[in-house]
Amino acid sequence: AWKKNTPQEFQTKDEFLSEAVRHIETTLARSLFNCDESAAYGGTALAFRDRLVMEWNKTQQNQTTADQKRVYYLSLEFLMGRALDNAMLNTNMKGPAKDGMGELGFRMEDLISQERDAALGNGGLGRLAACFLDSMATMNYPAWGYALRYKYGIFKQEIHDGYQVEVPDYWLDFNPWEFARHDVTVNIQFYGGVRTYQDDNGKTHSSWEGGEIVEAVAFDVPIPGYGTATTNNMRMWSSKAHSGEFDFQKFNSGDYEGSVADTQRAETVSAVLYPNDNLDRGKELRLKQQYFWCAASLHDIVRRFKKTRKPWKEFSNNVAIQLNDTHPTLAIPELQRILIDIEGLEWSEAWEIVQNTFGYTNHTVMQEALEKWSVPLIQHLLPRHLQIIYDINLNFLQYVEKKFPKDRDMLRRVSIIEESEPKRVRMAFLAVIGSHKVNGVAELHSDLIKTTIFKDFVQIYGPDKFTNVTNGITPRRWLHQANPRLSELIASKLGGHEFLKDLTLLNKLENHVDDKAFRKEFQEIKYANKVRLAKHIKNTTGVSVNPAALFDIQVKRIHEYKRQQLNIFGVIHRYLAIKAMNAEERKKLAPRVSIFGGKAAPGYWMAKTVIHLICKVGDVVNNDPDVGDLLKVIFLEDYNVSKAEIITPASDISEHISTAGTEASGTSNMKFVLNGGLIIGTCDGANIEITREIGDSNIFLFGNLAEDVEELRHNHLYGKYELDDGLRKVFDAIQAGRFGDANQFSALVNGIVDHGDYYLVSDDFNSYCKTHDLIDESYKNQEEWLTKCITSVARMGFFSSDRCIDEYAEMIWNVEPVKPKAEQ
Ligand code: 26V
Repeated sequence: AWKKNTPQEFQTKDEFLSEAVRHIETTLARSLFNCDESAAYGGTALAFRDRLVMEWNKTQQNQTTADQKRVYYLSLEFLMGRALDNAMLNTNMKGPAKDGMGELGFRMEDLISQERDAALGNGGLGRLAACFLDSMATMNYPAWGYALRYKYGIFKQEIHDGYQVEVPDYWLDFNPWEFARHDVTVNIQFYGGVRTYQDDNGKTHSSWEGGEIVEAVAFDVPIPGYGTATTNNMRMWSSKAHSGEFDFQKFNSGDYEGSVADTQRAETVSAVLYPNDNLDRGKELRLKQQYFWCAASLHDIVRRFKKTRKPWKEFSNNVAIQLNDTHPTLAIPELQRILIDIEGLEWSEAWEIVQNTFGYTNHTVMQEALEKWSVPLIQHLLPRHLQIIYDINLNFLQYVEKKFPKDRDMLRRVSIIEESEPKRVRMAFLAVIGSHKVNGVAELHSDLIKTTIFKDFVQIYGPDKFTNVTNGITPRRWLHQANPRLSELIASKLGGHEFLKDLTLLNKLENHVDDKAFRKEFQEIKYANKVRLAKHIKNTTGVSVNPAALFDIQVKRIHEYKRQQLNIFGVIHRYLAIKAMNAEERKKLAPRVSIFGGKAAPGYWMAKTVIHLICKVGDVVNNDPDVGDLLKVIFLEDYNVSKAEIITPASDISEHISTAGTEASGTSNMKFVLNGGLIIGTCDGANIEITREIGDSNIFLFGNLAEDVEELRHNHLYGKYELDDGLRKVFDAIQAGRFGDANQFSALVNGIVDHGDYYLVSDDFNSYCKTHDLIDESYKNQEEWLTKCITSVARMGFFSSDRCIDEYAEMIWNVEPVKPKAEQ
């Protein structure tokens, strides 16, 4: 895979060391005599940063002269994790760095772990954006990510006494990977009003005037591709006070504090990532963030386009913009505003450009996650945009009215404006109307959006506007970096690391499934990864777990629809069963470690209750000498990207057990299987396609299907159902206080018993427990189990994010790669 050999590489450890030491002594002003791990990390990172910067500049120049269409990925979240190991591996220079730092007495793993995660995201949606950046760079696509530079990323989670506590994540005190571009700024306007006037020809114009200005400052982060010189850019916008006359007036009139307060208010725009995923609360500051970042990015894109001196009709041949969920939807009216108010284009000419430019990815069908901004709020903050949104809506509804003159209710249903009190703007509808393609993120999900939230739009625009791009993951981070031994083992069998660039090559592994030595090594690697996780568990929780036990892992954001409650109820069920077993029966049971991890949104009480129950069950089970190694229950604090790199390679089974039809795709399911673990899951999201690829004998599926959910929910509400017997016993144990104060958990239990069991825990409980029994049986036959694991890995080629990006590039963006200079 390595075509790259430029003078920018460190050929030897001495070359690396001289650079790193120079940085330690000069950039960091540290003496080598008191060089600690943090300084050694800093020196290493800065030495690599220099190498990236050289390639980065060349890439940008090369892409500009190539003058091809560029893609801009707009995402309010990029869950990047750490950058150093990725930079070392993607540039293939880890060897010299490791040797060099070894000479100074440091272990590279220790240095790598000095780095803080760049945690500018909540979960799957943000991590997907990060995987996409890696793939776009690796495949030489001319692509930029546009982000918001939050001062505080997702909070750090601490567990105190079994309760989640949120701690702010101030991550920027030492960030060697970003470059402040104090010369690249954009003034962003808020509030004010609209002035209309007529020009000399009698034509009416609108102009947004007054209000206040916040300045956007660009910070750039290099994104190195794997095995290529291409190094793309992620541009993050940071807010700061605009040093205009307004402040000076206040200052001069003696209102010093007032001007400082203005400064702080401006800085709050990019201060904090909203930690909800899947819950829209409609906060003004969030809307400000969205507009600030959309407007700055569009200004930047338009500025770059104007340098080409091409006519406006060429815009969408030069620029593709992908909207990662509805968060950047304001980019649609903003581009329309730029084109008609500032550049003087006619409405229809402008609107065609807008539609051809944007693509929109939907990531959820959950009602509570669909963004709807109140009309009065938009009117206040963005008065001109509200007018434009109304005009877009008017044109659209006229079109619909012509097409479906008989269907009056249609207009109400598809209107961008929801006729509620107050009225609200349905951002997903605006995104659909303003884009040329809309995609879901797995087959089932893409089908569902066509029959539910966007049903009418399929009638209006025809089915071709809607498509599917099944999610993927980057094999560089999620195999090569997280599981280096497995990556090397695969490389040894496939004759090199080519598979990291073309993951479908993994299918050749099937030829080795009977190879004794290979099987043994594969199994040893899994064991070693479990030992590593067991150490982490011991260090962070104090609990000793047996690495020979079956590791059963569910790590993801805590959410009712993801059903961690089903899992912990299943664990309690198992605990009660063990307590009732005789010695003979216990001997037959495979020891288990049930591992949970994930953050709850700070205001999501039900999710916090689930965490609390997991911790309490852990306290009881882990300290029950009668149970011993047969069952351990662990809650891992502060699940994030860097912890995922330790956790993912260590599973025997991972849980992807959402109520069918609720998890749009899931991506950790792919990571776990790629690392040689099996899955217990529902027929939901990408589980379905994983099953199709790896074969249904290699996955443990259970539970009701998406098509039956509506009916089951109806039955719960109207009485035609009985609580599952096993689940009843679990609830009895909870209510008897066996896991502490039962009152703490009453909302959780009542939600199922009395309030309709919206997520169908009771309906799936029996099937879930039986499937776990099947897993126990299956795990006893280690040879068969191993065959399943190896076969699954071999069949995971489809789930590379490289494949996704190629699909987006071809079906949605119409962009081609730009080969780096050295390879041309
Ligand atoms: C929505 C909202 C609503 C407003 C407040 C803040 C906020 C933050 C994030 C979101 C996005 C929710 C959608 C989401 O995260 N979807 C996840 O996307 C993954 C990548 O496609 C997919 O694998 C998961 O199944 C899906 O839940």
